Amino acid sequence: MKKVMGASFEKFRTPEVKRMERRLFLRQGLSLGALALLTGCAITEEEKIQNVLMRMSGWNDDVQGWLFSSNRLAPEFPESRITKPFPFNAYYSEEEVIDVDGGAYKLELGGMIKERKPWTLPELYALPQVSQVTRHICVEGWSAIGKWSGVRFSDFLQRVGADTSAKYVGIQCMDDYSTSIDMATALHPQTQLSFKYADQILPPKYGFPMKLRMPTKLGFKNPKHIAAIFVTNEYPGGYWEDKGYNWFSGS
Ligand SMILES: Nc1nc2c(c(=O)[nH]1)N[C@H]1C(S)=C(S)[C@@H](COP(=O)(O)O)O[C@H]1N2
Ligand SMILES: [Mo]
Repeated sequence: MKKVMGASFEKFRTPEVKRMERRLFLRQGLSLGALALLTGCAITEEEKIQNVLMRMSGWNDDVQGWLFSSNRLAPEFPESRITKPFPFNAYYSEEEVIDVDGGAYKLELGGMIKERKPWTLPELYALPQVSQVTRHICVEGWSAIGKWSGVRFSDFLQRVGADTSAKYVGIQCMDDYSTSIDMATALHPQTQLSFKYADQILPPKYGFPMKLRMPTKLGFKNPKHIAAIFVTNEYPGGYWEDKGYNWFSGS
């Protein structure tokens, strides 16, 4: 059994998965290892076990989704609390940060949106903007407070005629990164399409020309270098989500 619960497996044993294991054990007298054996997973078939866990994680997403309140606000801080320097993170190193040509840039829109015309940066910058000083929490074990400014995402979605009864908003980035969020989070008052960090146009390392800032989500769900935004009822997944990170990942 110990071997089944190998290293690549252990990372899925979040407190929620552990609770699921306990529940299975209490209700069905099954441990997760036993469940793995029953579903026919041999030690060599870890993929399958991961699938079982991914399904559990999916269930966990549902529960978190039900518990999520669009009225709950993430804490905001005075500017004196801003972390300096603010950390950089991506699935590559800082030297490999992409250099986007702002003059040629257009934000693409797709899916269940009425007005899908692409937006230039001057058009986006002309929209009413708000600021927030909030904490960014990364699964790698660090958190930092920063200041972001941009358009309230719910205002933007309304302006372009997004179908807000759809389930998901997917975000495709210019560095082959992607993520997706539930509509409730997309409409949350602190979810922001950010153009600025610390009152300056976002530098490349923090996601020029724009990122989606969500203080109610873990760092990896805050996409930088956004290329396209689409509204859909089909689960879009994402870069880390497809590798087994919990999809909801609230903070
Ligand atoms: N396009 C893109 N967005 C991304 C990432 C990435 O690799 N590419 N990394 C994510 C992760 S894991 C974190 S913690 C934050 C880091 O943002 P920062 O560099 O502004 O601190 O960006 C998130 N958004
Ligand atoms: Mo992260």
